[in-house]
Formats: sequence, structure tokens, C-alpha cells
Amino acid sequence: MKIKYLVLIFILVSASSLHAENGISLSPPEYPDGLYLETGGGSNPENIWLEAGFSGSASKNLEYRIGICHLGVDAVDQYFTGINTGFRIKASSFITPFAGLGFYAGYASEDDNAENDNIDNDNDGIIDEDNEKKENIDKSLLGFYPETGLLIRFSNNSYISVSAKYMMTNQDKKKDFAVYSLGFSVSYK
Ligand SMILES: [Ca+2]
Ligand SMILES: [Ca+2]
Repeated sequence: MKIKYLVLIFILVSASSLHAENGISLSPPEYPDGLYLETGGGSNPENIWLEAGFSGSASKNLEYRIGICHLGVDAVDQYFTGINTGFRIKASSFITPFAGLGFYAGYASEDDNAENDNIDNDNDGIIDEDNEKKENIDKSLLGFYPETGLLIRFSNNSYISVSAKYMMTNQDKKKDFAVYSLGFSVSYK
């Protein structure tokens, strides 16, 4: 996994040098406010991260983010939907390292059998039909994480991020995990 990211960074750095050689001019380094997609995962325990959200600038070197995030965690055998929010401190060069902190709050739901509760749970006009189900919020996950990575700005209105988070959760300590992500951000202007 780490090697893949190193190769990716190498390709992006090379591409960005080519841009410079070809005389494509970028305005002074500034990371635009915009929308982002971030996808990632990790092992030990295995996890999958898929997020879409908004990022803005609190100042030139401080970015805040908020998104809807789906997070699958193998250790608890659950797939959570929730809100991820955080901030990142960064420099303003075309390629810059960043460090940040974030917070995740999500929940997982399960369908329980509802054939015998005398309620039309799915509003289809029939009470307690065969296979009637009701949604049961089964578990919540709260997490806090430090994060570090690289931002690579390759045009005036878009950039890529590669990052690593270490998620500490309200579950058993053994269920804390690292998430390695690739993100893409584009200005909404
Ligand atoms: Ca029904
Ligand atoms: Ca029912």
C-alpha cells in the first residue's frame, strides 16, 4: 500500500515539473476552497473510507473540512455512515506537507424482523406481512485522529491529497486503525 502511494507521488511530482517546463503558468500558490472526494482504507483491522465534502480556508495556511463519510470497519463488522470534520495546517507551495486533526461521528444500522409488532413498519398498508423489517440503529462510532500527508496542486482550481490518519475510536482500543487516503479537491468557483 505504501509503495503504491510513493509511486503515485513520484508520478505527480514528475507531472508537475513537466507543467513548469512547458511554460504552463499557475497563479501564486493558493489552495482553493471547494468540494472534495476522498477514498482510502487500511489493514489491521481492515477498513474502507469513502468521503465527499466541502473544504474552506480559515486563513492562507489553515483549511477546515466537513464531509459525509462512509466507513467500513472489519473489526466490528459494521459499515458506518457519518460526519467527518477537521482542519489541516499547510504551507502554500505547489507541493506541501500538511498536518491536521479530525473528528468522526457515525452510526450503523441493521434491519430487524418486524413481523410481530402490530405496526406497519414499511408503510405499505399491510401490518406484519412476511419479511416486514424495521431499521434498528445498532451501533455508533466516534473517532478522533491526527493526520498527515501531502497536498499537490496541479492547476489553479484543483489539487490532490495523499494522507495517513490514525483513528482512535470509542470502541475497544484494539480497534483503533490507520487509514491511507487519496483525495481530489476542486474549486466550486
Ligand atoms: Ca407492512
Ligand atoms: Ca410490523
